[in-house]
Amino acid sequence: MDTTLQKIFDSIVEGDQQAVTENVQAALNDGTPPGIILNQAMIAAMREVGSRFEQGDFYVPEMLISARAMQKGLAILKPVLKQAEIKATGKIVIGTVKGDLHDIGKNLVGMMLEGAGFEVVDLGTDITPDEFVEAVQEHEPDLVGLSALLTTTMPNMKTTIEALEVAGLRAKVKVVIGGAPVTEQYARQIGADGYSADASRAVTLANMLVSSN
Ligand code: B1M
Repeated sequence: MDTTLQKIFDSIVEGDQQAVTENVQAALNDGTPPGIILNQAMIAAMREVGSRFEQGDFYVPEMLISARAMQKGLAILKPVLKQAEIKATGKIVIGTVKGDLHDIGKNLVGMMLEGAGFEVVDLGTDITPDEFVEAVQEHEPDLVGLSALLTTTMPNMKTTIEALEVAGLRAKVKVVIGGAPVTEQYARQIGADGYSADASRAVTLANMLVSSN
């Protein structure tokens, strides 16, 4: 890996916010494409944090410190992650489902959608099915985006879809889901309209679903 990318990787794993900020900026100044910085250094670092946690080398506080460093880096990348060439008009209500506090992936998806011209209403984390229903009633979006990072919170995607059905809103919105444990098969199983493995594919999917309306 290129030295600056390696420094970004290391500083996220170590949770050094200042070093992340400086090195992400340095990589951009050197002309490194934002997608490379994001995928090869930043997301790779979070994967490393996850595997250290699994092995018992990291605990929740270390994961949190790394997550904060990651957020610092993302704030710098945000303006350049725009995909100005993709023109889209659509509105999405997005959130992490009930019981789940992970928001880095969801924020990234929101950021990329915004860059692609979507109006993004971000509800945050730990969003109950009723809160999604209320937000759909209030904002009348084209899409609802559900994110889940835990196998224990994935079922709340299903209950959210059911709540939209009960409220008579299901036919009015397309539901897209994603997050590390989520699969295409799970999306089909719970009646979602689409699944995406990452943020850039979420943009393609959202565009496709909006244009098929
Ligand atoms: Co937690 N955590 N965590 N964690 N955490 C994971 C998810 C875990 C896999 C770690 C591990 O064991 N290897 C594991 C889950 C195991 C499982 O369920 N199978 C885990 C656990 C167990 C926990 C706790 C239960 C730990 C504990 O307390 N004992 C706890 C749960 C808290 C809760 O939510 N109730 C917990 C807490 C935390 C922190 C708060 C410390 C912190 C989150 C901070 C934050 O988000 N603000 C944290 C972190 C940082 C992680 C890891 C290390 C990194 C997650 C991340 O940000 N990845 C994670 C390990 C891992 O994922 N490898 C882990 C980077 C991000 C860019 O990727 O979120 O996957 P991701 O998003 C991607 C795609 O998934 C997709 O696009 C994104 C961009 O490409 N995507 C979508 C996501 N949402 C989408 C929505 C879409 C479309 C695509 O459409 C709407």
